[in-house]
Order: sequence, then C-alpha cells, then structure tokens
Amino acid sequence: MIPKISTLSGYLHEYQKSVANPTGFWSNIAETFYWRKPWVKTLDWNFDEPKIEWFKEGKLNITENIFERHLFLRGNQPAIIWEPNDPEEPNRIFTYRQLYEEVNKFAHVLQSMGVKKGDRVAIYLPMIPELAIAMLACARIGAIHSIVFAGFSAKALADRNNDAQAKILITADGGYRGDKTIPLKETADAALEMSTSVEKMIVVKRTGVPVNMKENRDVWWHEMMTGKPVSFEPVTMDAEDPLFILYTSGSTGKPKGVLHTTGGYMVYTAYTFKNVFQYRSNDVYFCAADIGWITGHSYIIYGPLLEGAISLMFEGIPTYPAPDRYWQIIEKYKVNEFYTSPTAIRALLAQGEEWVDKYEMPSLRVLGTVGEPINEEAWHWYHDHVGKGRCPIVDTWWQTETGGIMISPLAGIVPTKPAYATLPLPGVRPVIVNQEGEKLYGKNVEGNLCIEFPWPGMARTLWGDHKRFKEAYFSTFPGLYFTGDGVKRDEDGYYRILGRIDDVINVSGHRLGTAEIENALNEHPLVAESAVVGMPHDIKGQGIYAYVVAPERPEGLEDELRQSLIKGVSKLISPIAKPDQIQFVDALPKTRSGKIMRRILRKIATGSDDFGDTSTLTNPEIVDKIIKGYEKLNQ
Ligand code: 7RM
Repeated sequence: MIPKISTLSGYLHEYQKSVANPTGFWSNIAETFYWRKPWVKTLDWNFDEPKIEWFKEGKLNITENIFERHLFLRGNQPAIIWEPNDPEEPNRIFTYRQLYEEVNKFAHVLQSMGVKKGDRVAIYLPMIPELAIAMLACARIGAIHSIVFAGFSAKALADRNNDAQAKILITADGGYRGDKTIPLKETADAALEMSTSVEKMIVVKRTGVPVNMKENRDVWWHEMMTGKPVSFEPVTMDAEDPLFILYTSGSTGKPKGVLHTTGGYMVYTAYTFKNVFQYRSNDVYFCAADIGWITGHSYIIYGPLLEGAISLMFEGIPTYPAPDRYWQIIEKYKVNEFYTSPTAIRALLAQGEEWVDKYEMPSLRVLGTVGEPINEEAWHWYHDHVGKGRCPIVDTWWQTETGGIMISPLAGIVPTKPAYATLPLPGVRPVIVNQEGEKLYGKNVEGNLCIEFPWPGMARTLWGDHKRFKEAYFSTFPGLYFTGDGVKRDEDGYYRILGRIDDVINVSGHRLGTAEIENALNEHPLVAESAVVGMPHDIKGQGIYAYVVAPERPEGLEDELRQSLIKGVSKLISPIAKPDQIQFVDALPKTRSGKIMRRILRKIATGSDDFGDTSTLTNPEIVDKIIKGYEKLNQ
C-alpha cells in the first residue's frame, strides 16, 4: 500500500526525507506497485538536455496496476459511477471487474483494427464511460492516447491529430451538455477532411442522431465490441514508454503535445491522489473536471483507479437542470471528496445561497479546487456553504506538464489559508527566482515559480519537438524547470500562486495562448493584425480582450464585424476562446524592434492608466487613442 501521511509532523518528516534522499523516497512508494521486472536505476536526469528517466528499465503495465492488483479485493466494488447529464436517465455503475472486462474487450477491438504498441489513438468523446474504457484499453495494449476535449473545433482536432499522426479516431454520434446536444460526429468528419493520418473512426452511439457512416472508414463501437473476449494479456511497457499525449496551449500559436510516460506518472498520480485527498477505502470521490483536460486524466481516471477508489464521473454541467446539480449528486451518492474549479464555484455562488443551503451533505469530508487562482470570496463561500465550515479545502496547484498535484495542503493535515496553495508535496522542490534568475530564499518573496529537482510525474518531452520542450521549460532559467507562473512565499513559508506571467491566459481554468487567438482573428480578410490580452472577469477569472486593426472595415458595421470575428474564433479553436470584448484600433503600440507592447495593452484592458515607461515605443501617440477607445467602449 502507498504510504499515507496522517499528521503535520508526519508530513514534515516525509518532506525532509524526500529532499535528503529522493530516490530512496520514491522507490519506497514505487515498490508498492506491480512491476513485471524491477527497475535498475531509480532516476537518471539533467535539466540541460533535458533528460528525465525514472525507474529505468522497469517493466509494467499501468492497467495491470489498476485491475489485476485490485480484482481480488475489489472485483465487486464500483470503480466508476457514471451520472448522466439528464437526472432522469439511469446511471451506470462499473465494478472493477466489469470495467476490466470492457477495457479488455475494447483492447481486442483496437488490436483487430491494427493498433499496435506506440501507435497514437485520438479520442474525441464526451464524458461517457466509453471515454474511460477507450483510454484504459489504449494503455492496456501500449498505444498512446491523445484525448481532445469534445468542445474543440474540427480544425483544432485536425491540428492535434496531424501533429500526433494518430491512426484511429474514437468519437460519438453526439454528446449531451445541459440542454444542448453537440454534433461530435459531424465535427469529427470535418476534422478527417483535413487529416493526414487517421485511417479509421470508431463511433459510440450516445444521442442517436442520424450520422453519416463512411464505408471502409467508420465503424460502430457496439458492433465492434460484440463477441470480443473479456480477457486480454496486458502489453509489457517500459517505465519510460509513452502513456499519453495531451495538447495544451503555450505562448506561441501551436499547441504543445505534452508527453507523459508510464512508470513515473503512475507512481506520482496514485501517491498524490491518496495523500492530498486523504482518500479512505470505500469513499466516494467526485472530480467534476472533464477527462479532456489533465485534471480528468490524473484525478478521475489514473490516480483514483490505481488506488482502488470509487470515482464518480459526471456527464453534465453544474447548472442543469438547475444550479443545485452538484449538491444533488453529492447527496445521492454520499460523496466524501469533491474536486472542482474556482470558475464553477464562482458561477454557483452567483446563483445565490439558497441553492446550496438546502443540502446538508453530511458525507463531505474534503473539498478541492484546481485550475486557476481562487479568490477569497469564492474560497469562503465554498468553505462555509458547501463544506458547512467543517471540510478542509485543498487548493491544488499543478499543470498539464507536472502530471499531478505539486503544491497543495494535505487535507486536514496542513492548515489552510484562503487563496494559498500552501506547501509543496513531498518530493517537490519549488524555488522562486527573480528576473535575473537568482534564487530568492526566505520569507516574503515574490517572483517566478520554478522547480529545481525532478519528480516522477513530470512531462518528458513535447511530442516530436524536444527542442521546444527545452526552450519552453528549461531555458528561461537554466538548470530549473520554469512553470510560467508567478508566485509569492509569505511569512509562514506558504505559497500563493499569482497566475501566468507569459502570454497564456486562463479562462475558466482553460489555458489559451494569446497567439492562437490572434492567429484566428488574423484569418479574417478585414483584419490586418491583432493583439489579445487577458482582463479580469468576475466569473471566468480572466476574460479575453482583443485589440483589432481593421483599417478597411465598413463604417457603422462594427458590431457585425465583431460577431463575425467571434464566430471565426469559435470555428478555428473553440467557443471557449471567443473574445469577450473586441476593440478596433488604428494601430498597436510597438517597440522599435517591431514587438507589440502587450504590457501596455494588458494595463488598458484592466482599466489602469499606469503604464510605466512608454519611451521605447515607435508610436507613443497611439496609447492615448487606444485609452479613449477603451473608455468609449467600456463606459
Ligand atoms: C491542472 C491544470 C495550468 C495553469 C498553471 C496555473 C493555473 C492551476 C492553480 C492555478 C492558481 C491553482 N493544468 N493553475 N492550478 N493557479 N492556483 N490551484 O489546471 O495545464 O490546464 O493549467 O493553471 O497558471 O500554470 S493546466
């Protein structure tokens, strides 16, 4: 069993141990898993190339650690409880044995379609059990899954599939989200028009909408599953064989294919799940994220199932049919640990207290948040109204690239403080550096958040682009992993995450690169150039503010042009990336070397007029004009 910390002194002790002897610390934890062959070296690393290898030459299959390791004790215990979008529709519960059999059957399906170890399989599914089954079946046969969030456009899906050179795409006819149905198959068809590698498409029947099944390319999930055997010998994987790719936005236009490998990711997600949430056997754990994001990968599927937990998977949204859906689910299933985002909390807070105050939710023991900084008001509301003042909140800071939680209280063990992620987990060594790259020690310091030592769950590379991996994370401050976040350490040594300091904006916990949105805006024939920045938003945390240069725009038709720009962004990326405000400007403020001065545009979009030095601009006169335009638009 994975060691579980249960006191504050225990935490401090483990932390010390993990720093003094990291390989001893992690190998103790790794030994609790099932390895087909033990590793020969716990860690081999340098942050220059960079090279990160954990549990070298160890052989395993992650699904063997989910299923075979638990079947004897927990075969008849639920692994996944699936709650549908519509509360009137029956739920589906999969015990460990049932899930195991479904995964094995689908592993046979993949094999029969020619999928082999190392092949990429793209998954574009809504939050239905088949999503969990598909990803675990990939892991069972050693194929690399690349899950694309079902809210992405055809173009975004095609870009990701092309980058990964995915062989197969798994999708559904459609998906339900609140009172909407999403035509996934239609989008997948459009994506395949632009695809260079996908040969076959497997389609799950979910909504029953009529779809076009292309002969010799498209097959139905249920037809393929019929008659497949319920056992499947897991493929032996090396600890450093890829487990999955997950695309995330960076500061340049092209999304980054973050690659995670098998052994380290397994050890890290299971250890952090158990310790952060203080999960106890038979607890019902509910993470409300979507599996299309890293939170769902690590804390709906891999971490909980590796621990033999009961993981609740919810298809719908918090406000359907009414804004008490989460609380209803928590009461219905007697949820013990609940994990969601600050955006969801703020949205529910805005609906009024009466929706949550009706529910006692006595089963709740731990509350978690992730994805973006949580403001104090939302923290207190979560604590008082959801947790009724008796549940600790774990504010978990981490990233797609870190694989699992890095800085967070251990529930009920590390004292919390509103808006603080508090202290690093054992094995995690954060450092704060200033612009010059000097490490800032001691209390009350603020700067760039870096990590100075590897941990097993960290990304190993970007798919097909190790150079970019090095540039993005290991070059700004040589010898350190740079997170892209600003942070402060207070008088208690607690960490408070201040948000991104690069050109990434965090809208409702979704990471978006400003360059990606600019590229989409610039596609419009009337747009000469554009600059996108984040602005404060009451519910979403950050909203999207776009400055657009469109000199030939027809007079009086600006709103029409705005609408058509918004539509274009939805189509090229996703509705998530739609600008909240578009301001037409004559020009963008630029430095002599031709760079857009985003610092100034960011200030204007927050309503500030304190710009610091503008003397390096080639066109300082434009600033006043942009401010006037801002005031006119936002009065
Ligand atoms: C898990 C996830 C990562 C970025 C990260 C931060 C922000 C995440 C918190 C947070 C403040 C938190 N992965 N972030 N968690 N900021 N407090 N507890 O969200 O790759 O999609 O995003 O999200 O800026 O760099 S992610």
